[in-house]
Amino acid sequence: MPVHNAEIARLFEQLADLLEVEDANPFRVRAYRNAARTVSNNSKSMADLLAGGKDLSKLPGIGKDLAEKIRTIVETGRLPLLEEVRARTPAALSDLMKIEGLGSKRVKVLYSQLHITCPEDLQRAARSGRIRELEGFGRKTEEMILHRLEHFGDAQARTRLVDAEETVKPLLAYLQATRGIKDIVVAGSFRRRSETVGDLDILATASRGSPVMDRFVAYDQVAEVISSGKTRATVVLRSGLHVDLRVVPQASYGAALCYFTGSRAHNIAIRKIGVRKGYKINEYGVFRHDKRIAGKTEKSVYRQVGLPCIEPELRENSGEIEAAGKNRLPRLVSVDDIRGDLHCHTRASDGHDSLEEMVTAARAKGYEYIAITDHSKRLTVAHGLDEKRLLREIGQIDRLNDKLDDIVILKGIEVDILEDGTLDIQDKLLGQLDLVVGAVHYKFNLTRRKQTERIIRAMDNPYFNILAHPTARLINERAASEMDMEKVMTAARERGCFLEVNAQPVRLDLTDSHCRLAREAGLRVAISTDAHSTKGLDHMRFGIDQARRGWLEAADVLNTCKLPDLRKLLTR
Ligand code: DGT
Ligand code: CA
Ligand code: CA
Repeated sequence: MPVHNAEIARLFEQLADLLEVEDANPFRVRAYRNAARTVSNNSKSMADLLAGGKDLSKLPGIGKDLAEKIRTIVETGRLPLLEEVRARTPAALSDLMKIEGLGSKRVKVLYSQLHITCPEDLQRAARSGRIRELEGFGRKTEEMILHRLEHFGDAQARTRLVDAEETVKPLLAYLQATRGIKDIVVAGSFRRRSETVGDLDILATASRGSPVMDRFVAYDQVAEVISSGKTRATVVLRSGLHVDLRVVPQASYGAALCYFTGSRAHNIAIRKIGVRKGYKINEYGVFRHDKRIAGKTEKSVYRQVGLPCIEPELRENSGEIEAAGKNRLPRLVSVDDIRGDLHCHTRASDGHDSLEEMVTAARAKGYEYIAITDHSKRLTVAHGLDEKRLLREIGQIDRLNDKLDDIVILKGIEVDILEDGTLDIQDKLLGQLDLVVGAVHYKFNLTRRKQTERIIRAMDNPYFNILAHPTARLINERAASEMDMEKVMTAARERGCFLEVNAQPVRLDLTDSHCRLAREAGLRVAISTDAHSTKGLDHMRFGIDQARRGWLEAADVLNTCKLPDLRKLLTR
């Protein structure tokens, strides 16, 4: 099996983390982090590049040594240096670093002063009040650590959708090659496009189950086989992800797909309707007096209970069955409805690609417009623009726009919302832009009241258009900032501002229920990729998934508008 770019990047990140705890040369640490980014941002797989005879040391930030390491990983699946460093440091140190607020610097202190090597040690030490005595920690940090630890276990148990996708793609291709296999599909929360999945549920149809099962448990990424029979098996992959596989006859495909897509609550509600009509519904079909009367397709199952087919993203038993009964299901927004991206970065701040490259990629998607929104000056780590550099970028965009007739580049900025709610760029300059995206990048922990006021104050600025990644949460890494979301949404609508669904797979911020709230409040949202490379523009579909789970239609989404309509909506 080829090694994926994500896997290579993960090894380099782990190496960088551990070296940092060991107090290694910061340049060396940064080199591994950059390599991780270069690899994961590359649209071609390293394995393919090597197979094609490419010289990897030509990639940005990859020297001879790193190129050699990548080759070793591709060929052996291992990074010997990481194993060496791991051998001399406790394994759970990397778990500690995943806890928000504990960078490698703090982990180093915990390790060297208190010999803390895992979350359990940390919890014990925090409870007994030993953390607050460490230099640079204090009572508040100790409380924060205890608070984070409470949620840490649950969060880690679920896998982000994007990571689950990366893992399952090669497995599907592998299973597809089994003799006698017909359909194969990932059901469960993955098919409902939940932002994280607990495990993967693969459903296959085949004339006989056992060849599929044999091949499944022999997959080389399988770390452990928990159970295996003729038609079902459960394994744990090396990544830690559990995978269930079920094989059913083709006549049951639709019924099984319904059953394993879930959600459980949705299934139970559908089965209840069936019972009232005198049917039994299970994964093999819809039955009346033990005779199968439906089940080959999902549609046939829903039809039998008198409903139109319900999109998987809606199957949470949260009103979709009632809506289906009244023929009032939303016509969910899709990627094809999107006419442009309203949040992305170039090399002028912390993007990887140039303005021209980003625009070319947007044209290739058939977009009518793309907004360039580099960071503002407060965000020094992202090389944020001051007024002078922003003016220069505006000039570059004007010149490029003159040359293009099939796409319009909108001049924008992702301006920092300062702690008092003012913006990081002078109004005079904001007024020269087509759109202003505002974002919180620090002070995430203000009280609910203060954070809400801060954001509404920012929207008071007459040039403010879109609130980016509103809660600043990072899935499995950072909790959402406290704020009164309904108040923020009402304030946005009153001022003619919009909220963003950030499509980065680690953000997906707004959440699905926020999307639903926005729709009910009559507030349009922008679905934006926040791309930091041309490849990042492809994340649009994750934002769409989230919006669909939130019942949004094309009309609920700002960037489904044609350019003239968009311009009107961006003029307050
Ligand atoms: P997850 O894995 O926690 O992200 O969520 P799901 O929805 O994928 O849940 P999972 O993997 O436990 O089961 C997959 C689907 O199989 C679930 O959505 C509904 C169906 N299912 C599993 N067990 C039962 C059950 O006991 N009764 C019913 N009605 N459905 C079940
Ligand atoms: Ca599942
Ligand atoms: Ca499962």
